[in-house]
Amino acid sequence: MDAPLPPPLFPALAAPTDRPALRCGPDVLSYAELARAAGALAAGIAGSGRVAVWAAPTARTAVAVVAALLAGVPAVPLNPRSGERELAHILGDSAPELVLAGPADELPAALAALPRVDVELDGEGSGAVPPPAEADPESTALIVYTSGTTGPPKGVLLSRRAVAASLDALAEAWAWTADDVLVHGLPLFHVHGLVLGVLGPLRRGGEVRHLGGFSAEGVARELASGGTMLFGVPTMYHRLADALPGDPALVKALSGARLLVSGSAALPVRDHERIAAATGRTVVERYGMSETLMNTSVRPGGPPRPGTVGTPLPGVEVRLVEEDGSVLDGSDGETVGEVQVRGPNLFSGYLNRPDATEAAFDGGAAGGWFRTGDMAVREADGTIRLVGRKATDLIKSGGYKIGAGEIENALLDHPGVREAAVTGEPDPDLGERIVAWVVPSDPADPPADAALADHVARLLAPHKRPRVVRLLPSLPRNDLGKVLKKRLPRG
Ligand code: MCA
Ligand code: AMP
Repeated sequence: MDAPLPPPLFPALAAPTDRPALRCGPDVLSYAELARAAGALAAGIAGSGRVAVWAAPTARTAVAVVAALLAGVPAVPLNPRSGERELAHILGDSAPELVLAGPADELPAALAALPRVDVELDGEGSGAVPPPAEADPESTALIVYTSGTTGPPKGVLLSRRAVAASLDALAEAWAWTADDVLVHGLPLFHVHGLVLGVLGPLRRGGEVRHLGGFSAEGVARELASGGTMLFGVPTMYHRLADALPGDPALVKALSGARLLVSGSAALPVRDHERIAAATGRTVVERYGMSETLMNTSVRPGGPPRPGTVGTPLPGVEVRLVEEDGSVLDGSDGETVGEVQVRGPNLFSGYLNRPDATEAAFDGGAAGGWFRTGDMAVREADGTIRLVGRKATDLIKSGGYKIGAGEIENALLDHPGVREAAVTGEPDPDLGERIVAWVVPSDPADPPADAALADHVARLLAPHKRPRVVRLLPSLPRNDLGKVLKKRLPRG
């Protein structure tokens, strides 16, 4: 007898109706329309190797990724603002066979050699195309790039099983259903915006409204006209908190939402408090990672726990491990350990990096615990409070994870830079801002701050550009020549 087919990743696309699925600017698609558009594209790309998706913040990106998933073809979302070096690395590492893009998108030269397939929203003439059979749950759904402390970003292999498990655990924790209408303006090339923000509502059979880009006006408009949930990074909630006192429409819209969720970095308690005071609503924090998808969440309806990330999601095991390898079993709210995670939500490895994959697990990649690098304590009620990060060379700015080493390498390629060190500094809006400490090649004629920012934005990505440049005659180093970042003067 044949093995039973795996259940569909998107049940609502298997028997589509006229319920709304997706809205972004002028583009509005029902499930029937999405099934047609994505089904037609899926039929066209089925059987190909990996496909790159030019992940502009548009409905076409959602259609392209859904099509790849329907076809069982791994999708590699590309930041449309990726600089030339970052893009060359991702393309070289992931070796896509095709690129999916909107017909009007202008693609950079690095993509010129790849066959291009235009993403259409109408699925014209494709009514009869049967969707390809559901792919193996262990096969790769997405390859998402994430920064490490040194070297170029690594491709995180996310299986269909991990995506389904994490979205279903969130649905259970948040009572997330087909009746929810999710509003957000997150970028579509990372887990937060793409997996949670697009695939999440579509797996539930609910609706996603993408703002094209974040704005307080867009949030107010969409929440006031049927939106029930909002996802954002802390920078977005900080900006909403700033806007609330002068914006009664925003107050009303946030007050009426069923669920406000923040993640990707810590939401400062002060912003929690400002939003709660103005709207009567508490923001729910959840904690995740590209490699693990979602691990923990504060539960809506339970006691508000600002400053914590709640308790493990259904099916996820979380433990805290001390420096000496011993597992913390207490909940004293004081003893710090590294967060380690196990569960069906975990990634399958880093693309082309078996060494890095093995090193990421305590007990080996097969069945071991994933080392998140995040440091935390467990409170008496079992909630996890993140207190820091093992690697000081990882910076979280605007919710983006950025490796200091990657920026240092880029800076060193500028002719005006002799030595460079990069650190993160607290920033009320971005959480952390990137600071470049630079020893100029010619102290009499140092490079302008803007020139260095543009250089990094052009090579890597605009969100990786230094926001502050500090010139020094030399960098503090130890006897072995290693830069002592703790000895850099305070700004
Ligand atoms: C300014 N710009 C420049 C330059 N200077 N461009 C090129 N070169 C320059 N020198 C442009 C920017 O590209 C941008 O353009 C505009 O000026 C403003 O940019 P900026 O100040 O950098 O940022 P912002 O627009 O104020 O962005 C704040 C933000 C953003 C909207 C909060 O940081 C953001 O979207 N963050 C989300 C990160 C995220 O999704 N992380 C999830 C990963 P333009 O406006 O035209 O773009 S973490 C994850 O997935 C895990 C699983 C988790 O737990 O969630
Ligand atoms: P990324 O690798 O970009 O997926 O970022 C994952 C990292 O974001 C985690 O390892 C945490 O350091 C951080 N993070 C995610 N959610 C939260 C949260 N709610 N509070 C604090 N940090 C978070």
